[in-house]
Amino acid sequence: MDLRGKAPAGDSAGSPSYTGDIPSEYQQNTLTITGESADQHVGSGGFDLQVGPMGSTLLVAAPDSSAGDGAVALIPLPQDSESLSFGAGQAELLGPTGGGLGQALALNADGDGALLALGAPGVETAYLLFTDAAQGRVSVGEVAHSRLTSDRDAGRFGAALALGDVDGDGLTDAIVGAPAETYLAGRVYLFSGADSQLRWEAEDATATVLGTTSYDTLGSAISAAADFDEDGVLDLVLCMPDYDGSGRDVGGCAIALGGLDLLSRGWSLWDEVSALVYGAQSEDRLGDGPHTLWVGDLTGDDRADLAIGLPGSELDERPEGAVALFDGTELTGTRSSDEARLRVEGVGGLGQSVGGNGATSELLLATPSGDGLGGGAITAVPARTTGRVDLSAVAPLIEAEQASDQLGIGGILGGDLFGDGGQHLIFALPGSDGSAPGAGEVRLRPRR
Ligand SMILES: [Ca+2]
Ligand SMILES: [Ca+2]
Ligand SMILES: [Ca+2]
Repeated sequence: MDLRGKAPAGDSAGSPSYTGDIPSEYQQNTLTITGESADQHVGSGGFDLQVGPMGSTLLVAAPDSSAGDGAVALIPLPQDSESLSFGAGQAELLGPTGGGLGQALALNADGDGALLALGAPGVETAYLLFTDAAQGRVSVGEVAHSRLTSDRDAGRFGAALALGDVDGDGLTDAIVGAPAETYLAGRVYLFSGADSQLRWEAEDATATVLGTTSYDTLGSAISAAADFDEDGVLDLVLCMPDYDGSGRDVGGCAIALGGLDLLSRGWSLWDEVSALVYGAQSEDRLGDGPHTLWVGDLTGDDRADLAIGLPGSELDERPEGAVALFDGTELTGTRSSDEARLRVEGVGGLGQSVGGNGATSELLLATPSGDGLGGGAITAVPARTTGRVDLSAVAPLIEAEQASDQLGIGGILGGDLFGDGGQHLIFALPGSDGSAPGAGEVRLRPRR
């Protein structure tokens, strides 16, 4: 089996590509997916939505499941009930021992049979499978059609990943980060869809990119979902939170434009990037983690913009975190976070989890360690604003109900998610004590 015939679109976070007729019952969709055991932390690895004409599938990652083996649930939508336990859906994919399956998740959504990529960095592996192949409670290795592995110890291969046609040949490519590889320089592996086999090893990668020096941690966050230069080919964003620029660990994200020769280039990173954005202050840690990055148009000009978290950013010597929004038309050369169109700061835990809603031109920002009894909040910030926004002066959309909730960790999906004209939000409370301490929850709610 290969990836031919599958859609060339990028990973769908926040912007499902399906545009056909959608059943109207979604407009009332309200669902809570609950963890089943203590410290399962459902949703901490993220989630995504596959939308199709015959129904949709919510994917939920719980990398702490089964003492760190990890698990990913596929939940069909709509559901008759407003609550469902994690393992009660179409499938529960179980990770290998110590794998941490679901620490990263990417979906190439094109209706039924969408391609899913799942990282298990504890065993240096990423799995590719079609969502319709997964049924019941099953080991991920039994239903995956590709298993990408690295034989380099402790590289954390699979800690971040993306799916998208970055060389423009019409076949979906897989991009996998190993941020701890080679003295923490970090490496990103690109696997061409044209080469797809039943099993790839990391050395079969069509191209790789190594961090610029040790302790860059390149590959901590990856996107292949936006076409920044509007040439019709998706472009890559590769982040390295430990990059030293104007100060120690400012962090940086490199943008490499997609194209037919991308996967055959020699890949010295600095020869290939068209833009580099970096943190302005030491310890900003721009791009630290797979949920710090969101791409899509937020300014209303139909050109993709780039929102990135700086989770280590200090305000009055407290590490509160920040988020910077770069206008897509300004993404050339090197750009400091001080040059961003919009900078948001002021509430604890900001920058670990960043989302966006293009239809309403809003940034969706989690502050998992601030507000809501200390259990976190999600706040929408108008993205057409410029300059600095103090988040503590903006009323949250949603606040935690328990101090342990960690609301918003794992990413935020918001917008017309089902293509039905309604507005929905999907978010996690991985520390929630619903069914057991720390079992966690993921919630789907209409946006009021
Ligand atoms: Ca391709
Ligand atoms: Ca492009
Ligand atoms: Ca824009």
